[in-house]
Amino acid sequence: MKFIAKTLALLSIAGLSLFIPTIASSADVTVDMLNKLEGETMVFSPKIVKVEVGDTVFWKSVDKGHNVSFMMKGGVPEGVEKFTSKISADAEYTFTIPGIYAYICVPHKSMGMIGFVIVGNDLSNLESIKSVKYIGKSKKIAESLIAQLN
Ligand SMILES: [Cu+2]
Repeated sequence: MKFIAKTLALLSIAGLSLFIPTIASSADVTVDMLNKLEGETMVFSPKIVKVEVGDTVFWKSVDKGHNVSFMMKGGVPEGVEKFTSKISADAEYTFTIPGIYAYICVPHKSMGMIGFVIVGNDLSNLESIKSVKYIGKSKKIAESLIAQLN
């Protein structure tokens, strides 16, 4: 009897662990565009988000003066078209092509305002992402974020 209870408990834990990530990663995600966060200035929060193919990421213009722009020179999967949002406005993008996307805020790219979206858990363009030319403070931040992608 004890064994059965234990087995059932294990099964339910295994079932949950399979179930929860699917729900969490298939939900649409919001990224805040901020002037300040915990000692940092000009930040996307969170800096890395993971979504499934077909999900939408919303960028909220919490503070004014920011935007979202894909890094087209090697920073997005092949076949992705240019995306640059208006400054000081909320933005959204629905991801249909899997892979890693690097993006910046155009006014603050040299101040380290950079973020990544990973779509469909696909890291196949990681080498390309590593070889992107990141500017100013974004270089160091990109390196530490890329180290967290694997
Ligand atoms: Cu900005």
